[in-house]
Amino acid sequence: MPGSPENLSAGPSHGKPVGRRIFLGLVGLGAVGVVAGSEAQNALSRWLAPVMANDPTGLVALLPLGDTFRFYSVVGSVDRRDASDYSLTVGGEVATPATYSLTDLQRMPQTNLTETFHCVTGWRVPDVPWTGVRLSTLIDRAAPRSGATAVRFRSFDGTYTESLPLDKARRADCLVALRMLDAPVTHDHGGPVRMYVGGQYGYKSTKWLSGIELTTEEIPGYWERRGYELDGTIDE
Ligand SMILES: Nc1nc2c(c(=O)[nH]1)N[C@H]1C(S)=C(S)[C@@H](COP(=O)(O)O)O[C@H]1N2
Ligand SMILES: [Mo]
Repeated sequence: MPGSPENLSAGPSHGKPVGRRIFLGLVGLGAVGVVAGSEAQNALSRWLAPVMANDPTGLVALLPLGDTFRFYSVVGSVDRRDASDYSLTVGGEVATPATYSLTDLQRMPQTNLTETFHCVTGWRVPDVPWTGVRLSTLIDRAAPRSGATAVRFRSFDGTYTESLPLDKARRADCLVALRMLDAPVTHDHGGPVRMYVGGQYGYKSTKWLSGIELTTEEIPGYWERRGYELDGTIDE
């Protein structure tokens, strides 16, 4: 559901008539999910993905879908990439830029961790297993120049960007993730490669990752230009 920028405000207070109509429609569907159980909730969550992608009111997050991931995208559709055409560039303020194929990433040392995933709109998923390459490893290999203080992520959806200060990007639980929920990251969850940023709300965990750029300052990303805080630290 690609909306105009005015429709993409982050605040729940941003209740336009059209948003309320969508919300009321969805409440009915959510009730169906509750009655039918979690299988149906998962199916419902998937089916609603295009609507929930923007969640203009912030209210869709309150629907009784259970502790399940939503499938978020700020664009209508994203091209599929696999081992034959996936690449990740690491560049910007670095001495040694690099490009990694999916196979390159798979051959690097993998880190496993399990953490609760928090979307800032209120839903969460406990104990999510992730596997991937530590972002710090890719940063170290690139040899950041002295002026580099932040990292910027790009998505091959063509629109989404995010940033992190270098110290948060170097955390041991910040992964260039190849696996999620004990399986390769699915297309809908941002595969074949997405970010998982520990300690930060979900919007920092850029899906369909295509670029990592060292920068001299944090550059506000897609949601920050629409009201989200630059610092996405989970506050609980
Ligand atoms: N490219 C891209 N990455 C993204 C988003 C998005 O819309 N596009 N949404 C973010 C938000 S707000 C959250 S909570 C998580 C959701 O991940 P999921 O779609 O796998 O549930 O992805 C984050 N990464
Ligand atoms: Mo989110």
